[in-house]
Amino acid sequence: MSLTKRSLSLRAALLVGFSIVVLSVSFARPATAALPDETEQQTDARMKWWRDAKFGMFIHWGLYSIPAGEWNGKNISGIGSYIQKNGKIPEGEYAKFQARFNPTEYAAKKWASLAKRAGAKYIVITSKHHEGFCLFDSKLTDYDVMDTPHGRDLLKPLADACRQEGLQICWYHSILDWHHHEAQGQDFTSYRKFMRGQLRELLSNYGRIGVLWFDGEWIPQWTEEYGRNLEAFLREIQPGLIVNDRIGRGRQITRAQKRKNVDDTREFAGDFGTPEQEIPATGMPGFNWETCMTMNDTWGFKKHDLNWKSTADLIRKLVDTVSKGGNFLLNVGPTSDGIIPPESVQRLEEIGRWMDVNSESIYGTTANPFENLAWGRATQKPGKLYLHVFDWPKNGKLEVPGLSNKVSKAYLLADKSQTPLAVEIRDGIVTVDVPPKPSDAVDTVVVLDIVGEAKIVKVPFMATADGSIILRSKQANIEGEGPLQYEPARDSLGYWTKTSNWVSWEIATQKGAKYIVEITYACATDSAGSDFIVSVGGEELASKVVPTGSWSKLRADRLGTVHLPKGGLVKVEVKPKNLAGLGLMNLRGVKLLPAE
Ligand code: FHN
Repeated sequence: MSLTKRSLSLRAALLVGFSIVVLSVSFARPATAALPDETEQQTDARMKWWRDAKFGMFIHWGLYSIPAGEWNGKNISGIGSYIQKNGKIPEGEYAKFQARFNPTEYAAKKWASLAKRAGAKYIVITSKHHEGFCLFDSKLTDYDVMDTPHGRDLLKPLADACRQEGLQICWYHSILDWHHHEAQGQDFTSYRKFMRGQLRELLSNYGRIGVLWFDGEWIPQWTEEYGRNLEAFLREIQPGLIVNDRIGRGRQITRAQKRKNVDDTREFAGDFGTPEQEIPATGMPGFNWETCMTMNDTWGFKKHDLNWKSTADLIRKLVDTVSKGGNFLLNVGPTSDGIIPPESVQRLEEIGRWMDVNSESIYGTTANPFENLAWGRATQKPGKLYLHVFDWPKNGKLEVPGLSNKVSKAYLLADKSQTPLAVEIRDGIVTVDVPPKPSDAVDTVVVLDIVGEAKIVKVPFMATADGSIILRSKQANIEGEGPLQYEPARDSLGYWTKTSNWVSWEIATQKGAKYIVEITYACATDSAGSDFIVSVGGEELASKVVPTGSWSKLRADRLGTVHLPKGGLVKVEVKPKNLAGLGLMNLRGVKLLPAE
């Protein structure tokens, strides 16, 4: 059966000229997992609701909410869902929490309504976390909510409430199971059978399920092939189901790729990547992906974790994720009484107020075509660009470098009458005259109606609102033949093993501009000591590479000041003079900071 490119296969063609190690591992689907051949169109149709949704609410709830981060009078470090391990609680002791689990305040309708008000389009709730306790009525174990004072299935009312609110219900399910697999001494084959039985329950008794969100796939017994087989099994039950890359070993393979910076066309079981507590610097081009994140530092409720992210920070994280083509799955950890912490409720309500005005710039959008916008982010739909302005221009001029499309109209998304804003296009820079003050200090969205698909051309780098010019490695012109290349995993230019390689950017400067030149790089100790030059408009600053301890550990060096009497378009270049070791440096970027 020919394998169509599905799930997490990279759609981008392999970079020409890359010598890649041909990987011996084959991902041909084993005969037992004869997944239906799915065309790209069928995948697109299956994934459409999820790709358009952009924003989901994660719920981590289980017995761990009873100790809530404390055990034997001690505050246990680490995430709340791990207290059984981090607190070294014996299995027998931990299982006693079951008899105490009685969420008398649980109100599924309130939870679904809160998610809806926040602007989330789906909810992912832990059906069973690593502890092995099941929030649903399972005929395959007594370690479930039916054997608690509560005595009723917790997932059913939430699934019903989600449908009433027009949200998609999804299940998180942990492959790692400290109770059934380890504590019960189940051999892994019989555990896999048990797991399949529970998954059948979860996909048969609660109506249409949007996503099965696997986790705990890192256990040594689990393999990518198990993941493939499981995916086929699940698709037989619900053909429209979406599953994440943690059904197999996709995360581990993707990480390995990142480490080795190896392009790889291998397919992974699962439909989307799952960066956790981070927003990849360049997203995951070619993949479906979703960042999952906590509002404080813990997934499961911890009474002492008060390190809450601000609503502003969470809104900008949502926008940043979506601007890079990802979904944002924001977590809440309810208490053992069934209460979502008020700090979480407050943040979700505030996010919802921002979404009430701006959700058009989130739902159904795709990654922005720009590389880096000094003042914020961008999302797009056919014929529209949504400019998410975090740093409002003090001079009232919002500059959009490199947009080559005709702009038929510009207006504030918050302005229902869409009063046109003046637009000027010069030297490849679109400038929009914006009001003196933003309508939203966190993120004000300016809409550009454009003709055709957004096309970006390379333009000189412009000063940001504070007059600095930020030159990122991702946007550098790489000069000369050789392995020098941008490494997404490090967001730096690496493999700088030839003095015939150098990098350059073009900047547009004001007459008489004076800048302090700052370079940021990493260099392993055994490679440090090379001499290099940074030149700005022909003015040269010489320096020597200082060891930073590793190829990822960054340092920023201020090399000196340059003066550009004429201004205009000038080049910034970083050139090696010699190589003291394997590589010159891993270059993160250069900053030109206004000098007095
Ligand atoms: O150990 C879990 C953790 O409790 C939480 O469920 C996160 C969410 O993705 N996953 C694991 C840590 O990576």
